[in-house]
Amino acid sequence: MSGGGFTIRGLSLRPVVVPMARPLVTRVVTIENAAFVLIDLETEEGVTGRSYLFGYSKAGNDCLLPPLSWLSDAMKGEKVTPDAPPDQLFDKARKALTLMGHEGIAMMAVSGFDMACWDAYAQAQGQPLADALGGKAATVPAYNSCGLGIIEAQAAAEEAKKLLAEGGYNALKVRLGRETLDEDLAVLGAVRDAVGPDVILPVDFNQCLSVDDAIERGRALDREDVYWIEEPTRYDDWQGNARIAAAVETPIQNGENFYGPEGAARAIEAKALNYLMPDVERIGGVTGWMRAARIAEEAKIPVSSHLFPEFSSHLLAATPTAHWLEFTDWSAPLLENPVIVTDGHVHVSDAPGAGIAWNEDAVEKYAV
Ligand code: SMN
Ligand code: MG
Repeated sequence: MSGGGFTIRGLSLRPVVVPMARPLVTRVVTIENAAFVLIDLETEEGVTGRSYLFGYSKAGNDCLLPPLSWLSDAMKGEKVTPDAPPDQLFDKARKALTLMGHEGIAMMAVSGFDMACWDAYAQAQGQPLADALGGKAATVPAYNSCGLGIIEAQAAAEEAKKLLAEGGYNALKVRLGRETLDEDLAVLGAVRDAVGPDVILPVDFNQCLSVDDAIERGRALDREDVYWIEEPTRYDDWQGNARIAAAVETPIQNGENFYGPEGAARAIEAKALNYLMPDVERIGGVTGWMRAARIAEEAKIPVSSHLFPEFSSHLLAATPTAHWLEFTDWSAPLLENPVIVTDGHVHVSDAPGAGIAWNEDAVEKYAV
C-alpha cells in the first residue's frame, strides 16, 4: 500500500518488569516494580507501531496479554490510510471485544492497540504524533510525580527538594490519605516549607476517603494553597464527587480511572470534577483521548495527563484545553530516547510518530 497507509500483520507482545528508582507508595497500593507489556504492531509495509501498557504488576500483565492476542488475530489484514485513519479501527477493535465489555481490561487492550496504530500512522505520514493529530510538537508544562508517597514529613521535605531539582520543576504531586487530617497537614506543611511559596502542589488521595471525610479534608486543604485535589473518593461515585466539588473551593481533579470517552462525558455531565486527567491506556488510546479532549473543550475543562509521558506529551500538544503533564520515569529504562524535562517542560519529540524506540538490551534484561 502506498500514500502513507499500512496493512496490519499482527501484534508482537513482550511483558517486562522494571525496578523503579523510587517506589510509588499510595494509601491504597505500593508499587516497587513497574510491569509493562510492550507492543509492536507489525505491518505488511515494514513500518512498526510501538506502544506499551502499564500492567501495574506481573499478574496485571498476565491479564492484558490474552485480549491483546485476541486483537492481534482480529485486526490482521485491516488497513489504515489517510482516508481511513486509526479512529475507525478503534471502533472495530472495541467491537471485536464487545462481549468482554467496553471497560476494564478489554478497554486497556483496545487502547494499547490504538496507540500502536497511531504511532505507525504518524510515522507513515512522516509527522510527530502531535502534528498528525492537528496539534504542534511544542513544549508542555510538567510536574514531577515520582516519589512523595505516604512517607514521614521530614523525608517528604527532603525528597521534594531533590525532585524539583531533577528537571527544573515548579510543581510536584504530594500523595495524601494518612490516618488523620493532621498527619496529612504536617507532611504538606513540611513540603511547603521546604519548597517555598511559589511551587505548585497538587495532592492525590487515590480514592481513599468517604465523601464526608473528603469534604472535611478538602475544606481544610482550601486553606493550604493546594493546586488541585485528585481522586478524593471512589472515581465512579459521580454524585459523591459532585458533592465534594460543590463543597470544596480547591479544584477537584479526576479521570485516571475513567474508561473510554464515555467515562469522561459522564463525569463532566455529573459535575464530578473541575479538572480532567485521562490515562491514555484507559480512556481509549489516542482515539479515546482526542474524543475526550473534544468533550472537555466543549465544557471548558482543563485536561492533564496520567502517566505515559511519551504519548501524553504529544496528546497534550494537540489538546485545546491542555493543562499539566504528569511526569514519571518508570518507562525510561526501556527507551532509547526517554522523555526529558528541562525548566519544568517537556520538549515534545519531533521525530515521526510518538518517538518510541526500545532499548533492546534493557528489554531483554527485564523480560519476564
Ligand atoms: C497513581 C496511582 C497508581 C498507579 C500509578 C499512579 C497515581 C498518580 O494516582 O496519579 O500518579
Ligand atoms: Mg492519581
